[in-house]
Amino acid sequence: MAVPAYAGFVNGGFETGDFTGWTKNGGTFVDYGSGGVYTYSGDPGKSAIVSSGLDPLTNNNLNRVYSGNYAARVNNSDNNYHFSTISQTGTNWQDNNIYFAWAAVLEEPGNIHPENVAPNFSIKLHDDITGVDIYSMEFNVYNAASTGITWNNGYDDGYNTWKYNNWEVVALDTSGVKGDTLSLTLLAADCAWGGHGGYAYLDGFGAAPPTPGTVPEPTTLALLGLGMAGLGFTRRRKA
Ligand SMILES: [Ca+2]
Ligand SMILES: [Ca+2]
Repeated sequence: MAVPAYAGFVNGGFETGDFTGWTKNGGTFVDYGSGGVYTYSGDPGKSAIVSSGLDPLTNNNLNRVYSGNYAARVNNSDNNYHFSTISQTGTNWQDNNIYFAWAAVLEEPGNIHPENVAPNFSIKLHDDITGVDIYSMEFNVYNAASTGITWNNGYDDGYNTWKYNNWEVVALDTSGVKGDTLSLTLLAADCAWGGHGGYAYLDGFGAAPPTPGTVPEPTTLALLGLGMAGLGFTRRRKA
């Protein structure tokens, strides 16, 4: 009989340094012959809270954290049929906007896979009252670029290539869904043939826009830049 109290989202930026407020789940993503099938069996233990620093599988182009000191990494880079999710539900939403930031990092197999078994990603903000997805983005490593995000090449081992997008900051007008129960769910999956990995980062979830952090200057890249500048100068003098 009690009216549900306003319960906004908690720890949306993971600044507690743990998954307080979030639910982890997941299981296996396996191709039994007609495409990958997600079987929920509980969190496979591949997700983690990460601190600021550059992700080497993006060739040190992506900071693991968008805002503050911590973000969540969902799933990880290893293979073997894992998928992982995190989600959070808030009741009686009362704010005009929701913000969150995400970035996916998926391994493109050197041996081409069907899209329905490829490493993949999805993130949805669902209105549990109306049943409508307020925001939905899902793709696999092959069709990611068709969603409108910029899909970049990361680390290439000579056969498989890691791909990623830069932090995508989502800003949504939620003035029309006040009072509703809203759920955010992010999923990241390996390939369903067992050989390739995929993961994603999440940060800055809440009613206020997340403040981007300062990207640390990678020492090795700075030195490389200087070397290339010197090379260019030499070339110009010879020309
Ligand atoms: Ca954060
Ligand atoms: Ca895995």
